Amino acid sequence: MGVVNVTPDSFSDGGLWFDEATAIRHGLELVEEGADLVDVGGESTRPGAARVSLEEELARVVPVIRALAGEGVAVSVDTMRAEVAKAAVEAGALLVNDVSGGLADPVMPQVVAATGVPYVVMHWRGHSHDMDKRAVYEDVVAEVCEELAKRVDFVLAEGVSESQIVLDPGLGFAKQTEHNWQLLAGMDRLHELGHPLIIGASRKRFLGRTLADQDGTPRPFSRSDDATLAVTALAARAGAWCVRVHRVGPNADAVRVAAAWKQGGDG
Ligand code: PMM
Repeated sequence: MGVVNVTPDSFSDGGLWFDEATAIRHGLELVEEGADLVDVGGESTRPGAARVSLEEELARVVPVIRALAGEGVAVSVDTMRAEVAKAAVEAGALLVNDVSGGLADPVMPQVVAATGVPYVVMHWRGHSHDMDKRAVYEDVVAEVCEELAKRVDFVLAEGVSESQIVLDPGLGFAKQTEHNWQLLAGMDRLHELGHPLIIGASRKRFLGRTLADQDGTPRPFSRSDDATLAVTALAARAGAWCVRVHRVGPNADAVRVAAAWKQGGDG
């Protein structure tokens, strides 16, 4: 999954694809580089980010989704709002990626149920403006599994079917550096939830913190692409259904290498 953030302020690529034509061109480039899905979002979720209005979010994403879908691209919409999800699917989106797992907009699961498209339910504890203070866990893998299982029960009760659900541990969302690594190391337990998994590690702060200089200065995201690639290869080998990344070409290669390695081992 390649990312097109139609935002002025996303963490690693804010402003780069903000105008409509540039966003569409970028989406097409990602497909050429090997993306199976292009994730279009109009609201930044970087730590501390404020929300955008519904109207602004619709204006940012719907034309880009319509244009990309019109070119035959498989598009997902990255939104926490049911109205945006509905408009996006009407414009041709084939998947709804809700980083709040239905918590931000309780109507979302019903709307997604009605569309029948796959639904990414991510682990989330609250909006970005203060999510860091919610990064408190005794056993992060157990708690994320438990909280995701509750979200699954909720969305099923709202009419979403089992086969629509994709889960995501929500790396970087109310997680300290070590929590992200523990979740990656605990993918086996996430698999036990019984749904395909998405991993979104691309250019996130925890990579830069792990690769900090000797004096403790975190590596900037612009120099964490190789670390993203390493996570992609390992996540693919550990059975991730999808990785959400900003630079598609090398990550698509990493996925193919991991698949070949797996086939070599499993016959
Ligand atoms: N991360 C971001 C945005 N959307 N969606 C899913 N499913 N998983 C993620 O980890 C995720 C997401 C934030 O990343 P960006 O602002 O750098 O694109």
